[in-house]
Amino acid sequence: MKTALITGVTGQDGSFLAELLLEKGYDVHGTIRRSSVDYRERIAHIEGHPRFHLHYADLGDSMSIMQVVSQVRPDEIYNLAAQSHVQVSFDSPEFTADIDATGVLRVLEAVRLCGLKDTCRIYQASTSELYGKVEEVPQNENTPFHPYSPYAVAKQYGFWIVKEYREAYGMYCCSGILFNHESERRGETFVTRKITLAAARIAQGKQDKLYLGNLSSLRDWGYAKDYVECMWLILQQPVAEDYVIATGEQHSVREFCELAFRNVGIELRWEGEEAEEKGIDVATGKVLIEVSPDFYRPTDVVNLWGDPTKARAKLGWNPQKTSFAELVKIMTDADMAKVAVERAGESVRTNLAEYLEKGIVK
Ligand code: NAP
Ligand code: F7E
Repeated sequence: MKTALITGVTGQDGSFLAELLLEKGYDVHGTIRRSSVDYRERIAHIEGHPRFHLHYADLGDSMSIMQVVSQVRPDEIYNLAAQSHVQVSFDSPEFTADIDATGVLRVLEAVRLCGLKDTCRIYQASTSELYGKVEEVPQNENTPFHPYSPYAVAKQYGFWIVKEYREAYGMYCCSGILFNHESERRGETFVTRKITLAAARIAQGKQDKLYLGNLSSLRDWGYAKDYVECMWLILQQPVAEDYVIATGEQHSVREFCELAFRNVGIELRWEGEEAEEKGIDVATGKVLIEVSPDFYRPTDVVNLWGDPTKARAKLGWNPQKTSFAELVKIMTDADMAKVAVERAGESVRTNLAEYLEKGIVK
């Protein structure tokens, strides 16, 4: 039985990866942080599994990382923990650098200092944000980086320090350069989830309007459940290498809105431009989407489009397993079900016990 350690197990990707590794028969250890709210929404359904173990550790605290690595002595580490919100990185740039840059170094050093450098394989959660102000479209493993936010700059350090440890110490450590991947478990402040939740609430008369930032921004959006399979595949190869993971398809925030609202029975038309643009319900003429400059970023990455040729060829991975239309449907269906049991004035989270009971949230 192999032993895996997942940092950031409470996140979107961490929770899907933990499920996948448990299915594969792994002993799975995850790191958590102390929080004033005890309930861990995304992993509640696997807590108590005999091969699932949790440990307190923080990527900002070397001693806690050393302690968990020396106790668990993992065969594989998936370093998913991060301050992962690009806009927040402009407000908390130092914290972002500490966790997303130096945090990666802390994990690598813990493995080396615990004498595991020849036995423990490490996956680093890298990102398409490294391409930032893009220098080539679509982007592949050879496209130059041009990070364009404090988040991306921190993640770029993470990418290079992983490469350095691979070359300097012969460690099996690699980065997956993952393009945006979403799901029904996506954090509610990322644009896709913000849209599907709002579409569900508007359709059920529980919200009037949705405010968004740059509607023209382009992303290559995939399904998180498909992407965690790649993380595992990357660590099963004979040689450690970095991979771009993407669908190879690009859509705008505007298109995402159209599809999400169509799924809940609302057809949208657009009027106006830039900050004056509005999404209007064709049936009623009501303005449902407006632009708010609050959601503009000091520098925004607007043209991400990945080329997954290497992952398809070398990992045998299918980038088109879940289509864009299927992804939007998975998310809107899940949010329609959640919002349906949301009582007036209560957040979705408050009703979690009820959703679990009814089998709405798995
Ligand atoms: P997420 O949902 O935001 O999860 C982040 C995880 O990191 C959470 O478990 C969080 O714990 C943990 N964390 C944050 N700060 C920490 C700290 N100081 N010490 C220990 N743990 C900490 O992110 P995700 O979407 O699953 O993404 C996983 C990883 O992939 C991240 O590194 C992200 O930057 C990267 N990535 C994501 C995407 C994407 O589209 N999803 C694309 C490329 C790369 P709490 O629950 O306690 O907050
Ligand atoms: O923004 C635009 C926004 O916050 C996508 C993280 O997982 O993927 C994610 O980062 C685009 C941007 O994701 C709103 O300006 C418009 O251009 O959903 P997002 P992100 O910044 O791409 C990468 C690969 C990661 O590595 C990150 O960890 O949508 N946008 N209006 C908006 N974005 C948000 N959040 N909210 C809006 O209202």
